[in-house]
This record gives sequence, structure tokens and C-alpha cells, in this order.
Amino acid sequence: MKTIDVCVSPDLMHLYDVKNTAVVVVDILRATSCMTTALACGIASIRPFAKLEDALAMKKKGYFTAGERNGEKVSGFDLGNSPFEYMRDDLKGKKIAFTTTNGTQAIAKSIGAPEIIIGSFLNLDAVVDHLRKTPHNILIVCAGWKGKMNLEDTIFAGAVVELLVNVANPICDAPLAAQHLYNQAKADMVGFLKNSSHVKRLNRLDIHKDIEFCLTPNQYCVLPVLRDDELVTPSNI
Ligand code: 3SL
Repeated sequence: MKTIDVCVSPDLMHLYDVKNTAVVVVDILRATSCMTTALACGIASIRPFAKLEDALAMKKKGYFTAGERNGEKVSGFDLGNSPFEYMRDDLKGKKIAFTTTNGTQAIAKSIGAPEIIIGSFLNLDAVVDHLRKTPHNILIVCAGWKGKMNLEDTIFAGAVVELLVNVANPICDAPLAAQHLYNQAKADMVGFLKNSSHVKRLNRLDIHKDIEFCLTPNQYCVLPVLRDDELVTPSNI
């Protein structure tokens, strides 16, 4: 049976070997929820950048610039990090250069894996269906917050572990802990997370509707995949 593991912070990536591994990058609030929404709503591709200036430089190449630092839209960027911003008709078919405080850093640290996919509650079933079929071992990389773990990404990881229970074997305690957390949280994720650090941070920005949306499972049946430096939703996976 293939194995499943959870890296609770990108700062722990040195402990994991991504060769022969399908990596699922997750930043529930809000980067990977935003990426999922954007691609589901018809954006052609998203190029993730760890550095702000690298994303900004893509403007000259015709890309929309998008993302945040500390939760707020970067000055001079076209778009921020709310999923609702990506539902606009005029963005259909456009390319986006995207950088965020944690989510795109986690993608950068996953480079080298044969498969890098984007997970969120919004596309949970699409992620799980794909992971059932992959021949690779599975690693869920939680973006956390500036090197620290957070509850919402770990709960998502636990949902994946739970849904793959007969297909992938937890290889250490992190996937087991994540699974326990998910089972505690699943009946009321918004309530469970109300005292969590990032929910409190985002509440200060008055974006409660983003939080509720990002915690709603299976809004979209898309699987964003990193191909040639861009996140796309190919039909042949
Ligand atoms: O850190 C990130 O990648 C973001 O998703 C953070 S925020 O939700 O926009 O604050």
C-alpha cells in the first residue's frame, strides 16, 4: 500500500523526500482556496512566486499580478487573495502571477516532486479521487503561518487521511494527529476554528465570508496541477 504523510510546516520540508511523491500543497485560508476558485472560474493559469518582486515583474509579460502580504492586497497588484475576487468574467482565459505570505512559499519548497497538486476544501473530492489513483506515495504540505503550524491546513490534511483510509497507510504520527483533529472538527469547522490564529487575524480584516467559503467542501471539481511552472487544470490526469 502507498504511504501518506503530513508536513505541518514548510520549515520542516528538509525532513521529507519528495522523490516519488505526490505532494498536495494546502493553504486553506486562503491561498490554495483562491487558486482552486480562480482555475474553476476559468482563469487560464496561475504562476506561483515566492518573491513579490518576481510576481510583479510578470506584469510586463501580460500577466495579472495577484496575492497578499500579511493578508492584505499588495499595493500595485491587480488582485488580492480573496476567492471572491476571482469570479469575475473579465478574468476568464487570463494568466495570473501569484504570490502569498505562506501558500506560494510552500509550493516553492515542494519543487522536485513528480506531482504537485493544489488542495483545498473547495476541491476535496477531486484531490482525493486523484490520490486514490496516483502510483506515488502522498505528502500533504501545510503552508501554516510563517513557519508555524495552523489548525485549518492540518484539519484538511486529516480529511484526506480519513478519506484514503483503505488506500494509503499513515507513515508517522502527523497524519494520525491530523485525522483525529479532522474528526473533532468536521461537524462544525467554522466553530472549531473560531479561536485559531489565522481566523482571528482574518477577522481583523473583516473577511468572515472568505473564511466560511474556504471551509465549505466540494464547491468545485477541479484539480490544479503544477506543469512547467504554472498551475493549470489539465483534463488528462
Ligand atoms: O499566507 C498565505 O498564503 C495567505 O493565504 C494568507 S491570507 O489568508 O491572505 O492572509
